[in-house]
Amino acid sequence: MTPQYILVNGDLRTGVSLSGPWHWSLDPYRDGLYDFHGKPYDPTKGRAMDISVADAMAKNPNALFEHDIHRAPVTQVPGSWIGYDPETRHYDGLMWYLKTFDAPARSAKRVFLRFGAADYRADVYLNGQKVGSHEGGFTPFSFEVTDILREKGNNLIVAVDSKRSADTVPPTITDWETYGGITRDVRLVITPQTFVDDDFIRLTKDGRIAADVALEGAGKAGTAVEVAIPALKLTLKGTTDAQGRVSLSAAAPKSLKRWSPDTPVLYDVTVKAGEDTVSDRIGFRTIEVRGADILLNGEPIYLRGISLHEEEFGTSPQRIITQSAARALLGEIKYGLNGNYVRLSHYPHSEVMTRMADEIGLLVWSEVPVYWTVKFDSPTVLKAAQRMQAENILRDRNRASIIIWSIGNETPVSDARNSFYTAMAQHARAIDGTRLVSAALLSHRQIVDGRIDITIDDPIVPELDVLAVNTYNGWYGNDKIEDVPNTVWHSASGKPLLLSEFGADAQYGHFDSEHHSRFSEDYQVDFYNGTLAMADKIPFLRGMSPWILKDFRSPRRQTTWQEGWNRKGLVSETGQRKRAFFVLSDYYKKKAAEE
Ligand code: GCB
Repeated sequence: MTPQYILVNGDLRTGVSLSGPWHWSLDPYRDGLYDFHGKPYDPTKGRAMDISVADAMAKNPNALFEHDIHRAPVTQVPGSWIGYDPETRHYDGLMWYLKTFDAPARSAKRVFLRFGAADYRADVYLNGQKVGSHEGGFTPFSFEVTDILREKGNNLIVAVDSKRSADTVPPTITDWETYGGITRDVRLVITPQTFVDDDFIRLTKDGRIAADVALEGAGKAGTAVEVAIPALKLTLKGTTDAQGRVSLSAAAPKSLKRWSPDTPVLYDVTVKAGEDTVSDRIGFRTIEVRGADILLNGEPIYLRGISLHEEEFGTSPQRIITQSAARALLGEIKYGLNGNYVRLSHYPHSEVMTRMADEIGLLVWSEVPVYWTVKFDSPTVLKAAQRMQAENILRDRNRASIIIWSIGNETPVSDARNSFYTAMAQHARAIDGTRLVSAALLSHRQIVDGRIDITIDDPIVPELDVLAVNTYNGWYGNDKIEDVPNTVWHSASGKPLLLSEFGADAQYGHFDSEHHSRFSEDYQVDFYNGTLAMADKIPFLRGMSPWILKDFRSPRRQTTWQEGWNRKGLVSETGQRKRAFFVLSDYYKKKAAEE
């Protein structure tokens, strides 16, 4: 299930950025892939290969072309096409992209083409050859192009198809905008013939710094590997086995400062193997569960968080997460809300975001888009979900901020779903046994003795380290928010619980002090006060990530107050704080003071 190449730190390795101006061309009938009777083109002759109409016409001035992507309009990659043009605002389908570029002079090095993400499916052609395909809108993928690349005038064509179906992850209906396109950076990554494909460097629970390193290439076996952390005066040395792997460890030096939200210390770490060197900035901390407690560096911690979609502030987000966009979003959580935690929902966010969480000091819940009604009885869908999970975990295993791998959100219980989730939980642990596994669950509500009574009885509970429940009593359903504080919660497992979601829509600036009606800021304040009062009475609660930091686009939301936006944000789409923001911020300030 793991990708062919991991190219750990591919975003930082030596290379050439291909971000910037690209041509784009709509293809609603998928005409570039299939002929007029629906027969797939031979990929070496089909329209995807219409690399240069000018070249073809130079050979045959009479050649017939009805499409010339070289003349198509130009946009900036990365960024979703929803912002290219009014015509593309609601487009959901196939889009062609073209980038022409010169490459570094050919050398003894290997070259990989790395995409940070393309949503949802991508077929990639370079200089007339198909180099590969990828499914999944939120994780990186790379193809080797060493022998296809030329020094001058490369033509890179990418067909990105945003269309989802019952067989995709996520499927068609989600409560967020699709954001089709090449949404993260594209780079040529240059490596020696044998290179460090993967490294996993961490602090173990028994106080050692451990490194697992995997090389790729003809010389991967029997190569000397050195992992150095100069600030700790620590160097781990070893030699790879026949598979190109080596595992090294040593007692952590006394001088090690452990990473935490209060002390987000990152160390420069380099991994050297043969001619290759990769560098990273890594924090060292431990995370575990003891009874109903979550322990960070051995100490109980309460997660003061909020959920976040990958959308920058602004009236027309295009999912362009730059360092400054990530800093603004995460900074609002850490400094505005007094938070120490963020749920990156409902899919892997950009590595820019997870690196920023390491840097500014926020704990992270990282999720794969197994959302609502995935086809749980399909082995192909499970394979696709596990591949996304592997790509996410392998990209981010060295981020100290990430403490929880979530295997999905609000999925309906069935035997097929339970087996699917069990396989996902086992797969996460097989790739990274050092973090906690969770899922955002639904719970069982009834009225007992006139009170709301909630039981966490999802059959998947035994597979999870931390329980998480989305709860909307007082917004969805018939419960009144006045009754929510007296809710009684039951969980037989003895495990820690997070409220992974709760929230109420409010239009920024809309007040109704008389009736506190829905969509008013007054009602959102009541909802937060009621739910936080409930939270205080749950003995096994160890944190929360209310829904959500900022208003986000959702085609499902088309009322007068929403106009295509889910308005459960504590800040508006442009970043104005609603009143409930201050309710949560004060609550977290008190919580932090209690620690
Ligand atoms: C949920 C979902 C989230 C929705 C939210 C809502 O339970 O997990 O994706 O956006 O509720 O606003 O209804």
